[in-house]
Amino acid sequence: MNGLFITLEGVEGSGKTTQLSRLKKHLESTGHRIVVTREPGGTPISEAIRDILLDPTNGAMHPMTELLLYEAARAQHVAEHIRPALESGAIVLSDRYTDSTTAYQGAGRSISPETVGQLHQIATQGVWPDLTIVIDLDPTEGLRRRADDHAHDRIESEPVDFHRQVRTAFLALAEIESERIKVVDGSMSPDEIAGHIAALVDPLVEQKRGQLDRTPE
Ligand code: T5A
Repeated sequence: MNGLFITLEGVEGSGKTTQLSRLKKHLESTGHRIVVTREPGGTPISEAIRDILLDPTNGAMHPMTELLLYEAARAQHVAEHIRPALESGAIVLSDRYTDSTTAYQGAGRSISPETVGQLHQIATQGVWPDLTIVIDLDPTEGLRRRADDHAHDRIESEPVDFHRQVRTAFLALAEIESERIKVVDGSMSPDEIAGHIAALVDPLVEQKRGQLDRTPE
């Protein structure tokens, strides 16, 4: 595919949404066509599944149901939105993707890596990120930031130990897949984090320059 697929990952409130909007502006200023999306979500069907997943009244949800719903939302997102955008040469920036499932449902809910891996294959149909940036932050700080601006959803309401396991899983993934996954310290200021992210993204954009779609001058 001609496009470039970049995902941002991290614990709750680590600053992914803040950084995605900065990265979008940075890349648009270089004339590239940028598609920003998120998981769970990104299409009407996937957003409807998101509502079910995050609804705090759905406390009875079984871990396997949760896993299948995240992957179902992803299957629709990839087929309807991500793959066509990449085929058309866009730079796609996604707030979370498969690594979140590995960390939250795999490590957090103790579902086997084999099961999670098989479902990733089915849902993504081979669409994998070129680069993943984990914004690493102590989950207590992330949850504090989130509590400042909205009520906690079903996943955010999990005990802090759950979120610690998720953080550990992201860092472990970054060690295993050190080529694809880069870790940035989320306790820095938004400007400093944006600088580190741009330094990781710019060389990749340069490499793919000839293939990427540019917005009309
Ligand atoms: N999930 C998701 C799974 O369990 N499995 C999966 O497969 C997938 C895809 C999604 C939930 O679903 C789970 C993970 C999540 O629990 P969500 O609402 O999309 O739910 O949750 P998040 O992705 O965590 O989004 P948040 O909005 O909670 O966090 P962000 O985007 O990381 O943080 P952001 O940028 O909104 O910032 C939070 C606050 O901190 C401030 C911001 O101004 C904001 O107030 N902030 C900073 N403060 C100080 N220093 C900085 N550097 C700051 N950067 C931002």
